Amino acid sequence: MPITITNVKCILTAPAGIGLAVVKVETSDAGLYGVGCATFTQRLTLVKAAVEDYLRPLLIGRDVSRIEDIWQLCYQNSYWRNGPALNNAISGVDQALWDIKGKLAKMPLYDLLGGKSRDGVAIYRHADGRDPQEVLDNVYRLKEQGVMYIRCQLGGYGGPAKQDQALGSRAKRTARKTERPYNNVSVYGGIKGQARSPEGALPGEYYDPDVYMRSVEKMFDYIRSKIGFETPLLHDVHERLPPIEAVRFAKALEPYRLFFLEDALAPEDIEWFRRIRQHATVPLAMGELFTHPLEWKPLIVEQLIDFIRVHISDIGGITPARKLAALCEAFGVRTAWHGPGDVSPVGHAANVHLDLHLHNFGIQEFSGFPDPLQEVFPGCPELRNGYLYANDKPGLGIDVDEKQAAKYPIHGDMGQFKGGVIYWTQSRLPDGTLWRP
Ligand code: GCO
Ligand code: MG
Repeated sequence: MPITITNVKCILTAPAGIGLAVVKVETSDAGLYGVGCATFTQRLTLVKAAVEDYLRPLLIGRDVSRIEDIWQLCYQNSYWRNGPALNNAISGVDQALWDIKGKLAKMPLYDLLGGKSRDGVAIYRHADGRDPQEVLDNVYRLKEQGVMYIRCQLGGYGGPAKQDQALGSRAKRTARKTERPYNNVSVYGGIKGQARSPEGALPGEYYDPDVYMRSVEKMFDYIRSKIGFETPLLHDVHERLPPIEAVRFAKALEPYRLFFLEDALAPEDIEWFRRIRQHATVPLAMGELFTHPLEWKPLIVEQLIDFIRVHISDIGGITPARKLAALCEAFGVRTAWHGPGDVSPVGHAANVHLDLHLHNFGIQEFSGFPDPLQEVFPGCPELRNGYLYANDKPGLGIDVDEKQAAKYPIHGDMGQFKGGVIYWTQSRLPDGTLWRP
């Protein structure tokens, strides 16, 4: 008699102030259930509706062992398919079914997939700062913690000094009074840039790509002059440049010997990777915004990138991630799964199990597990001296404590939301044009 699905529910919680979505699949075998990450933090209630209104009635009564069949069933059941909301809903179910399969096999997922290729997962963490010295201070701090790979960002994404972002928000306040909202010489690490906005420019998070590029070059010049070249450094462009500028920027960063340069282009511009490849040798990472194989196939098959950076729940979970990793291995592309604060610890556990197993593992982004997260999600992977370690419990080895989760409800004034609205993605060029966030 097969074990069948008896309930599928989506738990929304924000223990660290960032909204997370985790799916729990309950079964006909009393006490046997699985958990899976479905976190699309910008549209959580959409994912919850997709899980509970559509996948739950579709899946109740189905055999938990049929993971591939259930994945394909969920994927095509909506006819119009793919996209972050639907894929995240499917991921929650998919990861939970892999968790269940591991529990039934009494094996941790990495074992079920074929065993370990390594015993610890090397991670990178973020060193941010408002000027090159502050970034460097954070590089030293992370190195003291044993972190071996470090991403360096100047003022977050798009690079402007916090003051500019403050001006941006000031632009919000003053724009309504139609005053001249934003005409500031952006002085950044000695870089001057004229950010000029027209009268009546709309509110937004303004940044100047030219100031960003020149200040980041200076930042890496400064940091390399202080720490040398032993520490692998990374940088995230975050799709913030016009394509030709991305070509110029990749070439300009070559002297600083980056481990990789991330999201040099927006998904809408990925054909420009051919031109970046013609002009620069900096290793390229891409993928956190991808949801569809049509986006990654050309980059992998033509070897236009070196690291695939998908957000595993955005592509539909462990089932498609395994297939993607196998495709990458055939073309010399390594994994670097997305691992920010808006991946749940269940999602980070799925990352780590894949990382432990896959031959073509590259590096794992990691954002830490503050105490409230560990309270809600017992069994978080452990970070020790720059490596993440999964426990040896069966399945994903992590749980969700629903009572604790209920202590941290999602609401409109948390994480990326202010009054129910996200501002940071309202990024604008100096003349007020909305530009990819
Ligand atoms: C990264 C990402 C994140 C995203 C965030 C969006 O490299 O970790 O760029 O910082 O901006 O996950 O919600
Ligand atoms: Mg990124």
